[in-house]
Formats: sequence, C-alpha cells, structure tokens
Amino acid sequence: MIVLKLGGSVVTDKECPETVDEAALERAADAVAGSLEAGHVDDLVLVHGGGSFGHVHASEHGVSTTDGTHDAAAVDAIHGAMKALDEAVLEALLARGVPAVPVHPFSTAHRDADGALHLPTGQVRTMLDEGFVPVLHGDLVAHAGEGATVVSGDELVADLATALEADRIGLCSTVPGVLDDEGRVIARITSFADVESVLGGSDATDVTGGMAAKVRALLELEAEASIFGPADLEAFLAGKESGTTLD
Ligand code: IP8
Repeated sequence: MIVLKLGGSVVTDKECPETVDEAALERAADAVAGSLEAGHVDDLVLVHGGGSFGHVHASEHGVSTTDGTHDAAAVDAIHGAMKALDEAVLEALLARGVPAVPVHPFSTAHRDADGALHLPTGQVRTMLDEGFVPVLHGDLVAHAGEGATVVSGDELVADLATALEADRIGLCSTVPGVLDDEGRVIARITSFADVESVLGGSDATDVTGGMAAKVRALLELEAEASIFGPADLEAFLAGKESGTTLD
C-alpha cells in the first residue's frame, strides 16, 4: 500500500490565488493512472496539499495548525477553497479512469485540546478494499479549545501511513528531493541532525512549514519515504528509488 501526497505547489500555481496548475495536475494524474493500469500499484491513498487555495485563505484569516478560528465564515472560505481544489484533482483522476473518491478531513477528523490529530481510517480502509482510490487533502479540522485549525497534508500522510501500515510513502513536491548546500539532491537521509543546517522554509505563503517539517515527520515513520519532483512520480509509483529516500 502506498500513501502518496501531491504537494500543493505541484497541483496549483502557488503565486496566484485559487489557480490550478492544469498542465502539472494532468501530468500527475497521467502518472497515477498509468501506474494503476500497469499494475505497479494495488492500493493507493492520495493526499493533496493546499497550494494557492487553502494557504491563501488560512493566512488571510490568521488560521494555522495551532491558531484556530471560531468564525464559521472563515471555515467556509478555507474549507470551501480546499473542496474546490479537491474537485479539480478528482476530476483529473476520474477523467483518466482512476477510481478516485473524496475524503474531507474536516468532516471526519479532529484535534484534541493538546493539538493531537485524531483521524478515523476505517472508511479509507473500506474504500481501498472496495477498489477505490481515496483522496484526502490538507484542510481544517475542529480543534478542542481553538475552534478550527489547519491540518496539513503531511500530517494526514503520517497518520494514514501509520494506521494503514503503508509499505511506501511518497511526497511529490516541486523540488527533485531534499537539496544540499550546492543544490544537489541528497540521496538518503537517516537522521534529521545530518541535514538540519541545509533545510530552509518555503518561499510562498505556507502556514504549515516547509521541507524541514516534512523531513522530520517522515523520519519518524516506519515505512520508507521518498521526497521527489513531478518528473520522478512515475518512477516512484513503479517502485524505483526516486529523489531523496528517508528511512
Ligand atoms: O499544503 C494545508 O495543506 P498542506 C491546507 O498540505 C490548508 O500543508 C487549509 C492550508
């Protein structure tokens, strides 16, 4: 079983509010459809990020993973934007015969007063068993004492991979992997300390943190994870080492 995240920067134009990067989304959907057709992947759970949809609205309303809102209109704006992006992702997948179905975290997950995420996965498991490709996305979640806060796609990937005992995790981002000081892809990372000095944040508006947070979270997981660019998506799905491997 593979949990694959398509970064928000891959499927949207991050500099331009609420804009899908159609060409990039179509290429990603082609790669997913191709790998299912070729039988390279049996069970696949997809997650996509917020890009210029969720992040723009979240920062406009001052909402992050820890600072919440009790304003229902803000929830509607942020969650609504994510649903719109999700619809575009589903459409691209369905058009290529991928049996993609939506799972909106806002309707299923919550954070407790300590900020810990609780994400039910029984429906995701059943969807997989019934031959669907569940598609989740960065979203808002109800948060005890905070109203609603952001849940990033990366957090969802971590919880899904653990709960569903994923074999592999893929994070497809706009960079070809984790880069060293000279811009070369680091092939393998086994400890955060080894790369701490070279990891920076994200350039455009991103309320959930950049590469450092991704690397830290992925290193904590059982399954082997890869961070790679769109050009390596097909190779990753075919089981090849792609970009940076974290274990
Ligand atoms: O791009 C964030 O998801 P991410 C979702 O995976 C929102 O961090 C609502 C900002």
